[in-house]
Amino acid sequence: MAKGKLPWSKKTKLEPGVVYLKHYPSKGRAIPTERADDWDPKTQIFCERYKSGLVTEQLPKAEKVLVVGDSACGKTGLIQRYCKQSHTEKYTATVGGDFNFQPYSIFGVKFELHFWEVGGKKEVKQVSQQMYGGASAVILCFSLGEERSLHHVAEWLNDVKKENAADPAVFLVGNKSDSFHMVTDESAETVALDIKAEYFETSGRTDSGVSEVFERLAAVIFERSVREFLKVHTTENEVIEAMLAQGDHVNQTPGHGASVVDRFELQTPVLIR
Ligand SMILES: Nc1nc2c(ncn2[C@@H]2O[C@H](COP(=O)(O)OP(=O)(O)OP(=O)(O)O)[C@@H](O)[C@H]2O)c(=O)[nH]1
Ligand SMILES: [Mg+2]
Repeated sequence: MAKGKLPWSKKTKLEPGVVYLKHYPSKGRAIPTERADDWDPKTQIFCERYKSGLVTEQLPKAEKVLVVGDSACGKTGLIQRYCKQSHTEKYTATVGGDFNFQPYSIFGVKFELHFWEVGGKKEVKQVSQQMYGGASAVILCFSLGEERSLHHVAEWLNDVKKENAADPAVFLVGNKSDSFHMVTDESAETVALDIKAEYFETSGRTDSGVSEVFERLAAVIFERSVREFLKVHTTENEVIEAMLAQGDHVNQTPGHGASVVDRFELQTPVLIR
């Protein structure tokens, strides 16, 4: 489905700039087996209740995603491509950090990812240390054209972990897939397994693989946020578990797991600009 097409009923009011996610985005390569490949039915029931005003406490409205990696591997390019649909050939090093965001709608519940890019140049690394805290996920970016940048991802991950007690979800991204590959699939996947990361290849220049990594990340992070919420708000968790045990509200959609939100049936992941 091409971006920007509206395949569903005109009755659903769609907002420009929002990514509407229904189907669970595909896994990356070389991932830890416990990562989900479909929506948790609990998430769907929770969203239905949340949006109907049946849940009184607030789910976090935004989650922080750190984007780190060696200088010039294409972090700014990736974020600009995804959030602004633009690409510039001219290189301007990010000094300190940079901020961007993307709103999502998941089963009618709004949330945002806030992307914090840490400039890759060694001399600005110290300054940016204070940006690292409170991250739900980290994108470890390297250039497929530069082996050294892959070898440095473990060091970047260490910097992130030092400032984050709760383990952020880790996504390894080999960028510049449009140009000559110095990094083999095997070495990238070995690193991914080592650091327990999902691995994706992208090109900020051609847009190849870009929405796949960000949308996978959005789904994983959103579900994690709902799970954390239900751990704290145990009464809501019990209500949902009772509904699941009853089972009569759940409408099985072959190939896409349990769907409780019929009116979102036609919504595939689509970005409305
Ligand atoms: N061929 C190719 N070039 C890219 C791609 N993405 C970015 N570039 C180029 O690589 C250079 C560096 O890109 P940036 O996005 O600024 O790199 P960065 O990782 O943000 O660099 P720092 O801010 O210094 O850490 C620029 O000249 C981009 O045009 C890509 O996918 N393919
Ligand atoms: Mg940059």
